[in-house]
Amino acid sequence: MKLSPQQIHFFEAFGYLYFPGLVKEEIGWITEEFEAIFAASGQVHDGTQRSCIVPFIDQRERLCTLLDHPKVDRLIASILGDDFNYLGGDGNYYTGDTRWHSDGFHLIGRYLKVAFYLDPLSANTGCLRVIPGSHQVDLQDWPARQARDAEALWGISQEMVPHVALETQPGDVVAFNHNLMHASFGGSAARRMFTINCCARCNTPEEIQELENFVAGGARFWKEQMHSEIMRRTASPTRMRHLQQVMEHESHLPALAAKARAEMAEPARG
Ligand SMILES: O=C(O)CCC(=O)C(=O)O
Repeated sequence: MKLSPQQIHFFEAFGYLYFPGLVKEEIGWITEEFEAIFAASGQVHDGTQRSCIVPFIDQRERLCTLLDHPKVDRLIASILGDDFNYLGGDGNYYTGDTRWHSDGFHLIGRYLKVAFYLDPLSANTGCLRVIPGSHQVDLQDWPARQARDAEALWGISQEMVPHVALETQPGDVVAFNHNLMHASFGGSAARRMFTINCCARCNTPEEIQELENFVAGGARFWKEQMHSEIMRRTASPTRMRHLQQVMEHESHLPALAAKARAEMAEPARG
């Protein structure tokens, strides 16, 4: 499924796209695999704070194949190009509200999150809310990007910040630019969602530097490499094309992960 030019233009303009039912047919086994990863990790989600496993689909051979899934591959390739880089991703039990934020802010390169939802979520029960257009780099000083401080800035609650609510059913997928402001309110203490993070292949020294900076961020999860051995060992040549450039630019990660282990009581939860 190649995206249409209109979908691409929508993504460029507003920073996100919504794909109802994209993996609906596979949601049974995907959910089983999700649960199996958490069970094997020994992490028991008690609802008091977010539980997070990184990288996530990498933990199970079958979930790794989501990267080869024609619908998922075409979605990502339509936005980032056929030779996109796979950057890992997280599997989560979210708890309660998530205030407005973006997943970093990239002035260089194109960074995409593909989010898979396993539970029905409405506007008031924790679905993703986005501020359309807030990903645009020439809007980096737009005050709406400060929505985390909505109470102080505008005298309104987090929930009242103008937004679009992307209500989801199990098997729905949302893709968004890492720069996009997003949040979630009113959700339960156990909302299941996992992500695939990607970026466009890097061609300039500046883009490579940005990639290496992103990779360095993996240290807070105490990871010494961005992908699991399972992901790499079971990769077809086509999948390997999405792993190779990241593998060539992660040699700084083990030292950073060792430092994080020495300084942090536990790996980051997001
Ligand atoms: O669902 C949530 O609570 C937050 C989601 C989020 O921050 C994300 O998808 O990056």
